Amino acid sequence: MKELIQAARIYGILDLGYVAEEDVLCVAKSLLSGGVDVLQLRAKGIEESKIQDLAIKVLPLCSEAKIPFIVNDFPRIAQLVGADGVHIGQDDGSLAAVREIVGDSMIVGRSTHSPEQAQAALKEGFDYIGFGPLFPTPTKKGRPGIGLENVTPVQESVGQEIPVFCIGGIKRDNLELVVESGARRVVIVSDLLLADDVAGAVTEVRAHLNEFTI
Ligand code: 3NM
Repeated sequence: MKELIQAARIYGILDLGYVAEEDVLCVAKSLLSGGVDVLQLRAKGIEESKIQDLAIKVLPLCSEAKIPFIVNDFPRIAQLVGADGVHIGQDDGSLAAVREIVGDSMIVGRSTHSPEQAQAALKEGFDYIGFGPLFPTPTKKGRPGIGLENVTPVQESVGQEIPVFCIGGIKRDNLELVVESGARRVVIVSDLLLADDVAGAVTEVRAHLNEFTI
């Protein structure tokens, strides 16, 4: 699965802030049929047992689509359900501590919010990073946008070695700007989940990213 994260361009997130629990599978299918390369389950403020149940249901869809399924925040749930990866934030401890729970083969990603944090995550040995938020976003309230000026430097340093997924406020209507700034891989949450045609929105993003090689 680690080679799949290397090749990935579009990272989709099933964010329970936007998707009702009963719609999770349906929306997951739409994201997958549109062609996301990675799918994460992000469920802030929801009971762990519920997250685990949802993860158990989403995992087979990702396996069938042959893409990595990543659990946000909970290494133990990722390990228990047999997910392909886990994603952690800056305050969620070290990679070594996560590896003690999930072992060596699982994909482990880290959120980073500055070039320094991106370098630190690379040195620590994470398999990929998120870099953002590029723009302020209601999906992650209270964080200023870090702008586009560091995208190319981070891409050129870190991105030679591990994939850098730009995130935060990216939408179909600013994607061109984001790509022009150097981004080659993106995470898009609300713009995909709130689209009238979720699969079509993913396809649109893919078509645009495919104009640029990694
Ligand atoms: N993490 P949207 S920004 C989940 O910067 C998340 O680490 C971020 O959602 C980070 O595409 C973010 O709706 C929210 O802006 C991304």
